[in-house]
Amino acid sequence: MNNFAKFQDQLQAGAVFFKEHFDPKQAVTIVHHNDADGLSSALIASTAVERLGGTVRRIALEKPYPDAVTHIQTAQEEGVILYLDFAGRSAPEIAARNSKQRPILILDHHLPTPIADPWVMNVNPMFCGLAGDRDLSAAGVVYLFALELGAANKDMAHMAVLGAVGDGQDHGDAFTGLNADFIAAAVEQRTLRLASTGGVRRGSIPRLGNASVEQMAGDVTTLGAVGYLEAGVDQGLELLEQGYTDELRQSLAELQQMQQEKFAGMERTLRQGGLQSTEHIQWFDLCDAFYPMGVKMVGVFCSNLRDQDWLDPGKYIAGFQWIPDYVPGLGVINFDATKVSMRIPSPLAQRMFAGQMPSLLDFLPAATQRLGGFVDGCHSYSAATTVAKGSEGQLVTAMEEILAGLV
Ligand SMILES: [Mn+2]
Repeated sequence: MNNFAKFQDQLQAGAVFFKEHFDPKQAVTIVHHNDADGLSSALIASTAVERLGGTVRRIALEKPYPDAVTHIQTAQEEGVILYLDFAGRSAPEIAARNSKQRPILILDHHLPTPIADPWVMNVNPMFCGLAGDRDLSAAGVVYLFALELGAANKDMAHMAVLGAVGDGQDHGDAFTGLNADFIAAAVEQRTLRLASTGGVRRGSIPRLGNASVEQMAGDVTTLGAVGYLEAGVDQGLELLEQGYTDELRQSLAELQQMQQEKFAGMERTLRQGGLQSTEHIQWFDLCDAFYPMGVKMVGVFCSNLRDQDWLDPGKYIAGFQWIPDYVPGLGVINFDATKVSMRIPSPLAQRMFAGQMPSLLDFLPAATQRLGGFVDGCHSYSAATTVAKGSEGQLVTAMEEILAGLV
């Protein structure tokens, strides 16, 4: 059996599990990531559930933090919980916090942990030999899952494409694997129009006022991530569903201005000596300098820095940002934690993809676990975890210790 056939079996099993526990009288709780891929995933799942006659309650998280998971899973509600675009790795922790025995389905594309639990099902292309960072995004996984629930859901292929674009799964080349199939399906459905040159990023979405694919993916992430603490997730979903309005353009302009100012200010600080350096890692701590932007933004900031000439092209990049003790829709939760986001400069990434240097998966999760931190949502070239506030230097030391045995 080839990898895709294996994955299709898993998707089918996931759909059977879902239908077995789905009750239209109970809202399906959708817990999802707050970037373009996570929001696309949430919208595909919501639409598929509504087409079955159900309703949804959506909660956007920056990560499936254990304290937030406990809060959600012990709430008043009954019924199925979906985790989208994260939590594949946290399946055991999620099962351990499921005292109410709610049916839980995880649809993710980040490195997962296998789980055998009657109440928790973990569907992930990486269990089947597919590349979660190249072949398909979470929106692709959720789209394939939605097809198992009903063939009418094939009209959402363009959102699987938006998820892949949002996650940058083309890695400088064209899209491959299942992403190429989603593109073909969306073109056939006339929900995606390709330009004569420039690939999918230059394409447009007729149903959303011919919005540019690349622009749409970027703007959905801006609303969901920069505006996370200020109702941006709902605006991002609105943009995905209905296209641009004057109000959305206004919000986007304000958020982009805030982001530009904060990024430029921090870049100046780092260039003036704010960047710390060890043997293999160059790092910095934002503390709360990016507030009220969500903690996704330290990752975006690291991506922007990645290939700037004042950084060392041979060292991994790590940035820390404090996690706010508040979750929109849930309220105050005292995390007392900081997020670390890591990226790799292009020359080093090339050596990493060629197997000559360790990937982030080889040392960041292990170092985080040494400190009792929380690991979820890691890829080889882009990864983030959380540790207790104040242990930033210890985490860098732990990574260097592990790297010393690998390099
Ligand atoms: Mn994703």
